This record gives sequence, structure tokens and C-alpha cells, in this order.
Amino acid sequence: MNTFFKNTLKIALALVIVFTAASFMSDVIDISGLSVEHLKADKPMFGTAEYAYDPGQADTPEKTLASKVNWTILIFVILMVLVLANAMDISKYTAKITGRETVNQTNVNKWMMLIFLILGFIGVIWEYIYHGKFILMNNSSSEHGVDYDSMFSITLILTSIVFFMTQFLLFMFSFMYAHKEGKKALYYAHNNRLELLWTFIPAVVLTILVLRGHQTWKSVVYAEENHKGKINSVEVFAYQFGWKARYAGEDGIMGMSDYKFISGTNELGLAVKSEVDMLLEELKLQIIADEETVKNLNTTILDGLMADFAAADGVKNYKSMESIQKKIDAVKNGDRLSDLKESIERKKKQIERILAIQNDEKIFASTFTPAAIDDIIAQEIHIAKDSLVTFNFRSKDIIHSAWLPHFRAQMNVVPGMPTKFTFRPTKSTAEAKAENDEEFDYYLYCNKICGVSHYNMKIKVVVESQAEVDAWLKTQSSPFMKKTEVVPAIMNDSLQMTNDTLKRVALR
Ligand SMILES: [Cu+2]
Repeated sequence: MNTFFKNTLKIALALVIVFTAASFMSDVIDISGLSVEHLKADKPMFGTAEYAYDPGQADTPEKTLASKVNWTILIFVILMVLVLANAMDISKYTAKITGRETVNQTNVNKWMMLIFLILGFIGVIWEYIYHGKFILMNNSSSEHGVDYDSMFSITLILTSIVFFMTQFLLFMFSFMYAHKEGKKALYYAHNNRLELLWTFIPAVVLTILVLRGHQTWKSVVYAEENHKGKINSVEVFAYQFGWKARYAGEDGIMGMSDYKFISGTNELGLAVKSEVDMLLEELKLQIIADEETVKNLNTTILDGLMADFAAADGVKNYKSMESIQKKIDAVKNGDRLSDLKESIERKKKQIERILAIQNDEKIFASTFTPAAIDDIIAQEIHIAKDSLVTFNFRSKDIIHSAWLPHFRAQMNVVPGMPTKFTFRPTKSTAEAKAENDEEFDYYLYCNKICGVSHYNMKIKVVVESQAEVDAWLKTQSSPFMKKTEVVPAIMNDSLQMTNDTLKRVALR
């Protein structure tokens, strides 16, 4: 009676610990994200409606109560306790003390094998049903995408067959041929025929898969070289955090560009002489201003900062005091000075490099052609259905990756290293809208985590007829076309403005 009481007490205590732990964990861990409800809605995976913000509903009292004991976590905790108990081999000690076997480990293991097999298969089939549609797609909007999709499907089907077969054999044999008292295991060391079979079949299958992959890869990578005749092209320029599209203007030639030419008014760094001259002037003025700051750093500038600090102190603006104090520290410990010197050096180098281009007659002539002046810069990409198009990629700052999921295309966008991708769109935006919904649109996304606003780095892609693309291009602006006509006025204004700003900066 005494032992029975003790055991009951122990079990009750264990249950209390388990429930407390489960309740605590379900409060701490939010598992609502594991729900698959949102996947059933049959929403398009990409487009304007993706990642729609769902405010959800306020928790009702019943819901709150239900979430107090989270059954998934409860089962997890129980399993953990079992594992720990097993690890500490509690049953062995009880067996030693009581003198009889309490748990038959062989039986436990054998049934666990079977349960694991069944639960595992249910899990895999569940995955296929709920997420399979995102993997086994056959709705590609590009020519090569059809091959790409079918390769993916064939690989998944073949590996699934092998997976189900081997897992079934592995766990079923563990269940069927578990240890039995008095029964000896069969020693079966080698079988040539079996070895041959399971070497030869995978070798053949893998060779076929790899060869087909190589063929498809070749057709994608050499699409441009293999095509005779004209290919449409668009330049896609990446920066933190967005994209810009550039098209050749009336002349049909895309002008030269260089990162050294990038300025506030020339974001893509096109080789437009007037713009580059303006940039040179700006850089020279900035150097003068920086040098002025260096001269006055420990006198007027430090005094000014001290006065600012005193003023902020007067009104007890602690936030402002803190930021001013940081600036004062930077002046005193020399950080500001080295920053300024570095900045001056950088600008001098940039001027030097630009002049090297301008002063070399040959390079100058090949760089500053009139081609860049009529180039069109757009906030959308329009491409013609059923024609090959080459996307030429350039990056302003860091590595991005241009991803066109509907066209099964992706290419790294690397600063200083132009990359490209050629493909043939086969489904117009209108057709894709009819297939999905009116909200649908193609997008080019950044697929390389490149900073805080990476998630929002995308540009709309429109597939339409060549005539529609041409009509759209007519509505787009060539920013340097208009400017060249009024350049002197704008240039003077801009220089005056820079001058004023610099004076203000220098005085600070
Ligand atoms: Cu990016």
C-alpha cells in the first residue's frame, strides 16, 4: 500500500511538471505560424498580392484557453521525458531493485520503428499535398522553363520512389526481424548480383539526369550565341534598394556607362559629357569644402559644436546633446580628421580616373559617343512575347541577384562585373492574369539578402506584343535628351546650389 501510494504520488508529480512545462512553453513559443491555412487560399505565390498583411482576429476566451495547453508541445515534452528516462535507464534500475523486467526494450523499439515509419510517411505525403504545388509547377512563362520544370518533376518522382522503397524496407525489417529469444540472426555477407544491381541502376539513372541537365543548361547559357538575328536587350541596374531599366533610344544603341560617372543627376553613370563635367566640378568644390573643414576643425568648428552643446543643454535636449557630444569626441580623438582626409583622397582619385578617360583621345572617343544621350531609363521592364530578350545586369553597390521566378531565371548582379541572362517569354501578362487573377503581375525580385529593404527590392515586368513595347517606350523619358538643350542654365543653377550648401557645411 505504501509503495502504491508513493508511485501514485510520483506519477502525479511528473504529470504536474509536464503540464506546467507545456503550458509555459505554449505561452512563450508562438506556433500559429505553423498553420497551413494560408496555403489553402490558392493565392498566387508572387505578384501584388503576395505576403499580404493579415491582421488576424482578436483571441476569444476559448481560443486563449485552448492555446494554454498546446497539444503539439505537450506531446513533444512527453517524448522528451521518455527519451530522458530512457537515457538514464530508469527501467534497468527498477528491474534491479524489484527483481523483474518492467519494460521489454526490444518490444518498445520494434513498435517505435513501425510508428515512426507510418508517421514519417504521413508527414511526407502531407508535405507533397500542401507544398507540392510550389515544387511540381508546370506553369512556366518562358521557353526553357518548361524543360526546367519537367527536370525537377522527374528528379522528384525518381527520388521519391527510392525514398519510399528504402525507408519501408529499413523500418519494416527492423519491426519484423526484431530480436527474439533463442533465434539466431542470418549472416549474409555478400551477393554479387545485388551489388551489381544497386550500382548499375542508380549509375544509369543519374547519368541520364545529369546529361539532360547539361543539355538544358547549354541551351539556356548559349541561347544568345546560338541565335542568328536580332535579340532585344534591356539593361537592368541594381542598387540598394531598387532596380532601374535602361533601353537604347531612337538610335538603337545603348550608350557606354561607368560607375565613376555616377552622380546625383546621373544615377546609372552614363557617359554623357555634360553630366561628367558637372560631376568633376562638384567633386572639386567638395574637396575645397573638405579642406576648409580640416583647417577649421579645432577652432571654429569645435567652438561651434561646443556652442550647440551648450544651447542643447540649456533646453535639456538630451538626444541632441548626445549626438553633438559624439561629434565633439570625433573631432577631439582625430576620427573626424581621418574621415575627412580619406574622403578627400577618394574624391581626388575619382577625378584622376575620370580625367584619365577624358585625356586619352582614343578612350574618350569610344566612351563619350552620342549613344548614351537618348537612352531611356524606366521604372518598369517591358519585353515582347515570343522574342528572345537579353537582360544585361549591372550593380551600383553590392552583390544583388535578379530573380524572375515565373520565367525560371536568376542571375547574380555583381558590381564591376556585367552579367546577363537570355530567355524567351512565352506567356503575356494578360494571359498570366487570366490564369491567376486580375491582381497578378510579373516581377523581378532581388534574391540576395542585401540590406534592410531587401524584401521590397523588386521591379514590375510586363510581357506584351512588340508593338505594345514600342508604344510604351515612346512614353518613357530619356533624361539627358532634354537636358542637353538647357544644360548651361541647369549647370549654373546646380553649381550655385552646391556652392551655397558647401559654404553652409564649411561654416558648421
Ligand atoms: Cu538586393
